[in-house]
Amino acid sequence: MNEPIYVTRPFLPPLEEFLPYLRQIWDSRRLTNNGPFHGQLEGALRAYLGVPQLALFTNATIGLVTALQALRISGEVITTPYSFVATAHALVWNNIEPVFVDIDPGTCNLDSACIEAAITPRTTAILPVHCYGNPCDVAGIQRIADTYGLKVIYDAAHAFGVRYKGESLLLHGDLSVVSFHATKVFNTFEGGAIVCPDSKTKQRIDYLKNFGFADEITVMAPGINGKMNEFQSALGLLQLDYINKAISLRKKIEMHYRKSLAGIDGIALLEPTADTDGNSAYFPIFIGNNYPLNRDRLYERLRAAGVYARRYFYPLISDMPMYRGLASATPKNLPHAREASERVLCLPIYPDLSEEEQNFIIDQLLNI
Ligand code: T4K
Repeated sequence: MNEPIYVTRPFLPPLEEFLPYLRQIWDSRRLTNNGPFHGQLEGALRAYLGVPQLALFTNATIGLVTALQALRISGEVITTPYSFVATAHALVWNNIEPVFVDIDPGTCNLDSACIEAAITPRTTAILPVHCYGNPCDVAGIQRIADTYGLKVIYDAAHAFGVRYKGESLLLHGDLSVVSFHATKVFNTFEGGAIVCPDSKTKQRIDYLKNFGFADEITVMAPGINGKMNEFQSALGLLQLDYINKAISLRKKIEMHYRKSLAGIDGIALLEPTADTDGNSAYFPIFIGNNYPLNRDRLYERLRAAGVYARRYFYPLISDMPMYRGLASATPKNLPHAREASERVLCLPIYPDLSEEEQNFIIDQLLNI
């Protein structure tokens, strides 16, 4: 292959179709601050995702920071070490201590059976991640939250469009935060949203993402600037026209990987979660001892062949310098997360990945 094959490539609609949107922005001079495309995209996403309320954000990290503020979360929050750093950073930006709990090796999501033992009088919430877009044990987590009076905020950065038991996965928990970053299933270059249950909660979130302004002269909280602009919103509207096609192309690629890699000694795959219509956001494989190379040697070998697979998620968040001193970060607390982190490799998956490129990647894995 001449061109590098990245772990993902942003999906983009034809440029000509975006030009009328740009013309409208130029003509109206309405660039940001709750403009017309912003309102249209919120409505279109509510309908597409099947959620009651949704507030757009400039990215999911600011969305997570704001979600925690919106629910006035403090003290300690139980979360996963097997995620992108933004999950834990959002807690620290709110002066909250992350308490890491191990993952279920079958899903790579927070193991709900480990949560109760980590609850202390300072615990106020649980921040699980629907890792790779695969649903967490939402019923088990909610049961614990109800028993102990905790809030649940899902980091649903990977979970755009995922349906679980016939409805949006984003309906679970008190809030869900989804990412529209360039590398995600649905992108607005940078972007994100908080999904929330009612208009009162949305109003508080909308104030918080606009510096706390409730009206021209009233500031109700020390809010932040988390607003999505008109360029991003317009792009989102256009992307929505293509999202079903983009997801179905991803699914086709996932199926081909699954068929080609099933039963290969030393390569383990995650089983699809029951009752789930997924989004094929990522394709993780786990390199076992029977494979001829260890994970890092394979990662290097693929890079040398021009295939830029990624170790999502390595290192564990709990091993990063700003977190490793926490009591919950101790390695013996997180054996499954550690093992997954040392074995995982996410293979390229995106709508424009050609069959020829995918077969090349598979050949690299099979012919070591
Ligand atoms: N929570 C979770 C669980 C998350 O995974 C993330 C983000 C967040 C929260 C925060 O969401 P945002 O605040 O970002 O909305 C990437 C993304 O930057 C990050 O959004 C994402 N998770 C994470 C899993 O992946 P990097 O540092 O690995 O990205 P980068 O720049 O190395 O890109 C990966 C590959 O994608 C490149 O090798 C080439 C390709 N690429 C990337 C970009 C940005 C392109 O082809 N075009 C592009 O524009 O973090």
